[in-house]
Amino acid sequence: MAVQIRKLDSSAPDFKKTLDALLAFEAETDDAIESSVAKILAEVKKRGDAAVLEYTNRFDRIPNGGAASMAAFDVGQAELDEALAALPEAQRAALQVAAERIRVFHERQKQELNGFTFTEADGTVLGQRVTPLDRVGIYVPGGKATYPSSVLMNAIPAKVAGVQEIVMVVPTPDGLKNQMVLAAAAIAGVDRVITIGGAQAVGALAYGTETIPAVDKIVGPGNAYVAAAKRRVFGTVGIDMIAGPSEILVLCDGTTDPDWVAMDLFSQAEHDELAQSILLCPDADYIAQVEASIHKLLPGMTRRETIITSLGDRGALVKVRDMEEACEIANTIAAEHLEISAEEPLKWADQIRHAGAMFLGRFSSESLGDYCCGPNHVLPTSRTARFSSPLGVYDFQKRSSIIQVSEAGAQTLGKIAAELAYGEGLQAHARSAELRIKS
Ligand code: HSO
Ligand code: ZN
Repeated sequence: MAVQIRKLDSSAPDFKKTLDALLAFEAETDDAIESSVAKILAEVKKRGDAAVLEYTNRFDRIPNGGAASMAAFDVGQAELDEALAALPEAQRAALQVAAERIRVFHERQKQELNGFTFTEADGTVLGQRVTPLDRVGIYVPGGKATYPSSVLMNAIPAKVAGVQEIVMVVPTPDGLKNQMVLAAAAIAGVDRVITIGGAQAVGALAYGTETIPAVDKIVGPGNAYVAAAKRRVFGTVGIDMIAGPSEILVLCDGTTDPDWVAMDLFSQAEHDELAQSILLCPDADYIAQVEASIHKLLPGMTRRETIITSLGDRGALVKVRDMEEACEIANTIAAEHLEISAEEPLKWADQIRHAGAMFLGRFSSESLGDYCCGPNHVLPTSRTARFSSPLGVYDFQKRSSIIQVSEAGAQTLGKIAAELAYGEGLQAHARSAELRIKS
């Protein structure tokens, strides 16, 4: 089976319309999913563990007639340590090096977020204090997209932020546990792992049950049920984002080995039929070479079916006027991952305003960033990089304002506040300020 990837030209009159249609992705809000998630959340809120136990036994097909109590879903520290010890040495070492690099990178974010105070002339002190969240829930998918790397990417920034307790939930369909996921949890220092998933796990983390503590924020990707549940519990708890399918945009000046670019496009296409891989390049001959590489390399790919659908439905090879135009289009696309595979990547990077993560130069394959460069791989998708940022330490911290008014400050600020309070018709506010003014 061959892949049909569309070829576009930015000079075509309908290019903008075609591009818009290609980028359009709305996380479907399915009525059936919504109502079933609403029911599950209500049951978990009302009946706690009993509801979580029933749903988990049923939806995850827990063997031997299901678990008798929630205790069966708790993975103890010993089991996490065993999973780590039992991994092949090379795999364990790779996880450990990746974890350390992720930690070092995120430590930098922490240093930037230490808060501040300053003192005004009359002695009034103002400032901002940064504190970690107390307890965080990490959702780890258990189905086709079970990624140990995502355990590291979600848990390590929380740890670096100083979160006291990290509770991870991961469904185990048919009772099967992914050992590398457990090992990653051990390395990242997750405090508790519970093998539950779906909307029932999100509900348990949000509301708390007899055995599961309510958390302050839930992060991590999940299927449509998990996404719907996260949307619904938002407000009771914080959430990170609702992540869409993976995306890669390669901006190439035509000087990179076309096999490398083809494989980079495959790397995100293999995640999901709905993933999006796009190449922008000013050189039509080079685009033809990449297309030839795609056809040559595809038969060797184990996930070729997914790649064929993804590239065919949502992929594109786009001939642009020049690299300047490629940068403009890249800003419109605001891709999750942007590779600038060019001789002078910095020159073009300066023109990019919107991208979740930028990979500069031909050696920076996106896959390195997915695992072990250090920056987070949880990134804004579906054009949300226009207004949001990668997951980071700041997602696990919050700010409190600090206000310490001196006696002298109370005199001047009191008059201003009272004036505004009377203007708003709020007498007690005004009097509260005035009482501190010396007559
Ligand atoms: N590229 C994915 C993350 C990932 N890749 C995990 C491999 N494993 C996020 O867009
Ligand atoms: Zn990936």
